Amino acid sequence: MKKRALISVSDKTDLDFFAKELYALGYEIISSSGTAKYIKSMGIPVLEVSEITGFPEILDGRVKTLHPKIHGGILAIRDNEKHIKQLEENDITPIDIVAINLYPFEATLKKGADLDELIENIDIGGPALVRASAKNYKFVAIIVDPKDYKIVIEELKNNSEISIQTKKKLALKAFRHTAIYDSIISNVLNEKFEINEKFPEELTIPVRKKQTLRYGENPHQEAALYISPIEDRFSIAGAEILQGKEMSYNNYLDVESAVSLIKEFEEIAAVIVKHNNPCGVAIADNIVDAYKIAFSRDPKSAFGGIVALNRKVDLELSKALTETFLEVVIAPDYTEEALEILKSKKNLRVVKINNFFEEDKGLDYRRISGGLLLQDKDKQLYKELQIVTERKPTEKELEDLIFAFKVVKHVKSNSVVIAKDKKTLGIGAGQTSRVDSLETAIKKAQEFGFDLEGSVLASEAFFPFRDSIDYAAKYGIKAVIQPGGSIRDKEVIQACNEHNIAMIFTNMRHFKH
Ligand code: 93A
Repeated sequence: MKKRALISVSDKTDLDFFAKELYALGYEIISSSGTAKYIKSMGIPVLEVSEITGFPEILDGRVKTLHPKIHGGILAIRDNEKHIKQLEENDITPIDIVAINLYPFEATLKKGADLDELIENIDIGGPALVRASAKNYKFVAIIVDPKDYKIVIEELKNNSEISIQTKKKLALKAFRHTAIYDSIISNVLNEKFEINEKFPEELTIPVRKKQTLRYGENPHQEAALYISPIEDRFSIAGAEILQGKEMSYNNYLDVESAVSLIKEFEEIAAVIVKHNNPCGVAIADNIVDAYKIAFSRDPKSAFGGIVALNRKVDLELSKALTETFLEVVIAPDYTEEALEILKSKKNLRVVKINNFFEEDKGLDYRRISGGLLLQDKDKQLYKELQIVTERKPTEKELEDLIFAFKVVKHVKSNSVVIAKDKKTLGIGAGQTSRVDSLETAIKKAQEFGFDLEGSVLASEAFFPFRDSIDYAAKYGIKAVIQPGGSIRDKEVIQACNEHNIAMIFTNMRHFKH
């Protein structure tokens, strides 16, 4: 019996090669109308599905291949006598190769089509063919990616059959293909129907491999980067890497941290991140000063740092950036001249984030063994600004307090930030006790020669004891911002009053684990 191949594809890439080779190998090709027309136009004989089913394509193509003569031909178990008998009784020819690619739902979405057009681009018959073929992988080769045409043809030419190993691989790919297809549809419709279910009963996260990374957090860990096909505006995974060494796993994490911090500021700002924590943040009248000041906060840590800037990088800034060793520079844009200068640092990764100022939509996902934790992104800064001390902060202190609170929100807990004139003086990150974080921050400030007199202190969570306030007072810290909410708030307020420190409660905590 002649072998049969069913081809029904929206993407006609390499179809001429595939159809020609299959025909040359003696296959009978059957196709849905559009594909048949295309194959015929290349002078290759093809049977239309409707000729086989005796049933026309109906409902504007909504029903093309959904027919027992097709699905029976795919699903029959070839070494099952009953199945073969039923095929014969019903005049059904077995199908051995199925090549499908689905209606372009994603491409239709990207071109900004309306809901009706999107709905018409939900493929029904295609996934049914793909899944039927993949289920019967022992007997049917299912090709969903034109890149796989070559492998199939080569195996047929060399061995006159497709190996079971290849059929298994193709089947896996096929099930993944329909799964991501449906997950994209359900995610998009969740938005389009304005249902916006945040924590649905079941979760599908469509992501596609963008690249294999050199390694993970450490060289002995393999790693890869996956990118969402539907979140294409503000995106770190989709950032443009304009030059430099390949972005590493840790680079991506640091870029994420640096950008989420700098997005707190509308003013001209620069952020330097090391190991996911900021080590210098500054606001200034121009971007060059902002960078230089941010760098000067802790030049020791900033060496090999990740720099995020919220303005276009120009010539002057690019010169400053090349004065030292940096891992990554991130900005909304770069001038041509700046890019030329940055080229002198061959390894420096220069990252451009498109739609830099757009909101980062979506949730925070974190994997734990056997599951995922989902939460809202920590977007708000404070619930209120409640002055709880006898002394009110001055206007300048208030500005510094808000600046420091924005920074401390992005530092790993327990965290404190000491700041003055909208510049960080010392950052204490990731200590297991709050007073230790304060000690670290003070030590850092002193190491780089900063006078803490008149500075402010931010804490991402409440002070459990008055010890940190007493300690801060010794160094001339004059105002404090923190969420409040400790059972010893009274003691802490009392300590501030004794030292003439102004304190604000925000009523919003920013733990970062
Ligand atoms: O509208 S459908 O869901 N109904 C079907 O029965 C059906 N069969 C194949 N879409 C269907 N297809 C899809 O049509 C294929 O997945 C492929 O993307 C496309 C090819 O159509 P044509 O050959 O007419 O261009």
